[in-house]
Amino acid sequence: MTDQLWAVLAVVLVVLAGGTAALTAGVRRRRPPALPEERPASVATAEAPADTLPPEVDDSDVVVEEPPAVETERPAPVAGRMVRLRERLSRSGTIGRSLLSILSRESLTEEDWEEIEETLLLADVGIGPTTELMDRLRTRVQVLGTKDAASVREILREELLQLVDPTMDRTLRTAQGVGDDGAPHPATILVVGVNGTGKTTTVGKLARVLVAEDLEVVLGAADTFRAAAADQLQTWGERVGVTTVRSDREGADPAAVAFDAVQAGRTAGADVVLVDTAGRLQNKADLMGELGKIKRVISRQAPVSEVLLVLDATTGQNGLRQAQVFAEVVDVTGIVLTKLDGTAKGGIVVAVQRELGVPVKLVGLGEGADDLAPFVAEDFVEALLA
Ligand SMILES: Nc1nc2c(ncn2[C@@H]2O[C@H](COP(=O)(O)OP(=O)(O)O)[C@@H](O)[C@H]2O)c(=O)[nH]1
Ligand SMILES: [Mg+2]
Repeated sequence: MTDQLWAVLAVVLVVLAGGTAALTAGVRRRRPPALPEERPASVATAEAPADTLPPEVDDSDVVVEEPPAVETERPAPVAGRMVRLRERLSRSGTIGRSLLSILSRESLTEEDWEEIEETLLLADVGIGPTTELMDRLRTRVQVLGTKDAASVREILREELLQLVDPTMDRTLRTAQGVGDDGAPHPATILVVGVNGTGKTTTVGKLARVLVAEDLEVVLGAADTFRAAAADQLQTWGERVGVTTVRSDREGADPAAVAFDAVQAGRTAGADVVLVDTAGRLQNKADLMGELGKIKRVISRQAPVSEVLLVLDATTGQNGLRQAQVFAEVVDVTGIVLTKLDGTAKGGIVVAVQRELGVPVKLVGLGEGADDLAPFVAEDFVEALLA
């Protein structure tokens, strides 16, 4: 009975939201069909410069794909998702457990300490943080009189936690802002990173996280390099009743898609616009040009709230170097570490935060639709030690 009520309510909401957006958005829409060749007045008018695309950006082939009015999925609640990491990590063994077993030995020899160092380096913690942790552990273990398992574990927990840094602000900026004209605008989140790291999947999963928190979301498929990328994103959106702004033309201007997505989000009164991008990395200048342009055109309508850099945890130091290039061309505000389920090298969390000076805000824990969790330092360390 309640399920049916929910279903009816969801359908009504989807239809209502679709209808409102269709009335207001300033770009072509596929459903219902657009009037032939009529460009809405809100695009390219002189009186609203913030809403006007810069001349070098062509959005003539950008469309707004509203989700079909069918029953949508209800994403899983977000709280407590990090706990899932425990079982995912435990499949492949963890640094925490290896360290625990070495530290618990009767008296630690130089070889034991070398083993600890090796364990940390192999887990991608990085040289600097490894040295720090070793120094602190040496001191604390020496001071420790009796070496019972519980106190060794507690020392390690505290030291790992300090390395992961529980004081970093990991909140996602998803609140609407207010423009100079007093009108509200959505939070805008740009998702960047190397090809294959999990950007599109992350945008899809993040949309579900936000929907689960009752936020209104619009997706922008600014990876126009392959049409399949937009299809992939649109499918994610449709499952939870979220509109996708996209282009069908491969090689269309990604900035135009981003611009129209934010515009659609504004006119629909959305809370958040998520913009997926391509991860081509032929050279730094191209990348800088493309991401810079996307950021610029978005900013004409709403400031960019977050730039999330997606990093594949299984690629280790190599992936870190590639991620660094992105950090050099855009101001990254948060890191999404994907595929943590596929590696025992959780140390990359520490390394990437140190290298880029930016907090890990979200982690990917699997290929499931709700396998994305807000990063919680305490839960992460517990998972390592489990
Ligand atoms: N195991 C696992 N796979 C993931 C995760 N995130 C993404 N993937 C997979 O990584 C592959 C590439 O993802 P995609 O989003 O297309 O990458 P993009 O090229 O950066 O957009 C896909 O097969 C995803 O299912 C994760 O957290 N865990
Ligand atoms: Mg993609």
